[in-house]
Amino acid sequence: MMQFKRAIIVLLLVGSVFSCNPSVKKNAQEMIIPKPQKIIYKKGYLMLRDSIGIEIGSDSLQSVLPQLVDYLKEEDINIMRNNRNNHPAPVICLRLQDNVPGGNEAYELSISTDSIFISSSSPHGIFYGIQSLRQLIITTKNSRIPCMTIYDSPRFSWRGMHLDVSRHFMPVSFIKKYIDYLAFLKMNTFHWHLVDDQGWRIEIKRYPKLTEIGAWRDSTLVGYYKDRPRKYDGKRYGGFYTQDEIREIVAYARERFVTIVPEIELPGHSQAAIASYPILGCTKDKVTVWTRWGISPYIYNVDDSTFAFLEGVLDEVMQLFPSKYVHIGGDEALKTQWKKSKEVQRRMKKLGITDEEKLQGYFVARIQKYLESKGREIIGWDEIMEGGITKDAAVMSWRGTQGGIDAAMAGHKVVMTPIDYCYFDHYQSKDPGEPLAIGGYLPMDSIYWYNPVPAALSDSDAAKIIGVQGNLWTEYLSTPEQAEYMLFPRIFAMSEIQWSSPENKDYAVFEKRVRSFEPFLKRMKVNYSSHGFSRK
Ligand code: TNX
Repeated sequence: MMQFKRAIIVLLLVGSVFSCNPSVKKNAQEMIIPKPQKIIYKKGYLMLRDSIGIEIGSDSLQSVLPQLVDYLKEEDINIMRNNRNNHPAPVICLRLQDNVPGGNEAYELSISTDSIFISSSSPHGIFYGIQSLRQLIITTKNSRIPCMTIYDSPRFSWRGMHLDVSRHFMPVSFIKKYIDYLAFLKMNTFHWHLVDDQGWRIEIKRYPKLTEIGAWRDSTLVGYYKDRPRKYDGKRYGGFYTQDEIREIVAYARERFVTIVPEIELPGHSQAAIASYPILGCTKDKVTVWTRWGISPYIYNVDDSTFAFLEGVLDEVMQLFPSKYVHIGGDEALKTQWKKSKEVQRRMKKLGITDEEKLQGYFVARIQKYLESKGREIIGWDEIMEGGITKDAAVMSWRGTQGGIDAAMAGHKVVMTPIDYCYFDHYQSKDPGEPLAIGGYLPMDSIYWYNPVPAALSDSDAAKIIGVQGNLWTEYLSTPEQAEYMLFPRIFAMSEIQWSSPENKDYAVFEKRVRSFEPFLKRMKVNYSSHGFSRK
């Protein structure tokens, strides 16, 4: 930070004359992923040297400078302390400009022989212009970038990746890397799956046992979850994020224009919480944090005190995460314990609720009301549609696309994340050497060809599809390296369906563009899968 302050002279921009004549080079394919909406090529090249100048047009752009300086340093480009008049090296000019169409994430990037202009109506769009420039520098050959102007804006507003840190805990350093990967591909939402049956990973001051007990399991299943007899490693395993660490990560994400949407699962996937505070459950069993994979039968009871607990948890979650949405889970809640519990049945009668599915609706709707009273909105897995939620709840369609279609038609906002196209825990190639995964087969081209807007929707219902997201569940991924292996290179295809227009897709060209990032991935020591490029 100190260094960049010394190195950069902030100037108000003076108009500059472009020496390039407009002409469209039809066959040139710039190696930017996700593919920009429009590129107009011009004559000439900008020659990259070992130094570059930076000018910013307004103070509010100071916030993107540290990132820009880091990206340039990564490419061995120094920042020149100089001004336009006697500057021997090209200059990057960042400027806020109201008339850039396409919203606050849109940008224009104009490259001429001696300067690079990035404009947008907001720092967010400037940041994306910087990402495109960074990718041009990364993939450029002979240090020559063709002169061009890029006009770019996103297709969807929710461009997400999810990460499960319950099944396996991922260190703060990796969470930051993950956020970097998202920013690199112009993704703006990190869905952080913080709690599940196998571990509670967020410190909650009011309920310390959630992390004293709930963050640790005594053992972990070895091998595939259907293997019999079951084998366990017998090792204590766990971890959690302190509130200070979470604040640090939220700030890190904010600097990269990534919103973190925290997920607190309810009413199911709650065994770790019930193990911490058995009073939250429906049975008198001695329950431990779960040691295997699958769907646990443990579910919260419906006492007022349990809602008070959840509200207390959510209060602290809201203090830490400024996101408009809070994800409340809602998936795979087995109702057996509710059916068997006399207390739950008594309560259902009192509430006039006739079956357990409706009780789930009551549960989720009550939480929705609470979060909305605090100015937040809820998002949940598509099972939340089965109950009494109002239209203001957003729905994540995961069991297929029908949930998304129904939700959009019923007026909900929808994020598409169907299991057949968006599950990064599925195999990415048929190579027999692939590491053990949960199953499925999701090669990169399947993601690339997926259109998140279902054909069944009318134009007005289609507008309810606010975005698309990739999910990375970690039952079989115990290290950051394994997680990276499942992410790369497939994440490139996800970014492209999130941002780019669906017209004129060409997988062969896309794959070539992805491959042009291979040296960069190697240099950054990303554990990408080389099997993951084309179908095997
Ligand atoms: C289903 S997707 C789950 C997760 C598992 C995942 C494994 C969803 C809402 N629930 O609990 O980890 O399958 O692919």
